[in-house]
Amino acid sequence: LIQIEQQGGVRLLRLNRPEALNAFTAAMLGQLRQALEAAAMDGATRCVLITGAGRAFSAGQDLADPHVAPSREAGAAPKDIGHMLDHYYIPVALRLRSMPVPVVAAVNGVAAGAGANMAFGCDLVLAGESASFLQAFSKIGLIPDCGGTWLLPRLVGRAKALEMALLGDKLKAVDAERIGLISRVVPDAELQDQAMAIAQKLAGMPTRALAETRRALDEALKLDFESALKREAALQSQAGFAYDYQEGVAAFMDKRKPEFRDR
Ligand code: LHQ
Repeated sequence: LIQIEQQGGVRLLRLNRPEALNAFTAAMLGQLRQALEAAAMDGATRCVLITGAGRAFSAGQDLADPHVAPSREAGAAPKDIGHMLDHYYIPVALRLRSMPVPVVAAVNGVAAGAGANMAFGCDLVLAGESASFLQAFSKIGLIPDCGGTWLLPRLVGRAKALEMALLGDKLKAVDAERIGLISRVVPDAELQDQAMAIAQKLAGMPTRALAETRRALDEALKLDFESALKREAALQSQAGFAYDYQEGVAAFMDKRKPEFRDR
């Protein structure tokens, strides 16, 4: 359900249920979580790249999955679909945000519901021209999950966040880029190569500093300005003791390519 490939320092994870537009099942989310855990543990992996097999990135929760599909039998008790979030989605969403390496999403087609919000939780989001993003939840009587309520207003502001969440309509990749929801749109035929090139570039960078950068940005959202300045100073102080800072400055002075190794 998750295809794993290693290309140099990049661990490529491909959501692999193309016959169901890579809609998530419990088993698939379990495998995704394990794959992220393994990448986090592997010292040779310095960037994770996530994409989808086939024509979609992910259609979100598989609505035919018995864990969440409401029973059609008269009198059947409703299911607690919150379990699926607690046990399968939240661990993945949290792990994406706390990986010791940068995480890039290459959105190769439609990303709906949890599929869209998983992508938005990645550090850089590239999309092919034919890709699209939709919240979808409101169409089936749900609210955005997998961090949608937190991520959307921060990425695009309240007005656009509510437009996407309430209407649930498809947003084309170019429009997603225009409103600052994703990093870049590229021609479909170039998506995989360009995403891999960016992932390889990140893999050659000072990994630990990149992960700390994400952490500092996320933490700053909760702080006032002065507290953020002090938090930056504390994290910067740690970065200054690390090998990669010594190497980065030495390489700059020597006019050579740095060889970073902290992780
Ligand atoms: C699907 C799905 C799908 C099953 C397409 N499931 N089969 C968390 C926890 C607990 C509960 C609930 O939710 C969550 C989080 C969520 O993610 S909720 C949101 C779930 N996702 C959706 O509501 C999206 C539903 N899908 C769509 O709106 C469309 O299929 C999209 C826009 C993704 C793609 O549209 P098209 O390109 O026109 O493709 P299609 O609609 O023809 O779909 C192709 C096939 O895939 C089709 O099956 P079929 O047998 O007719 O070929 C669909 O039924 C199936 N499929 N999404 N989520």
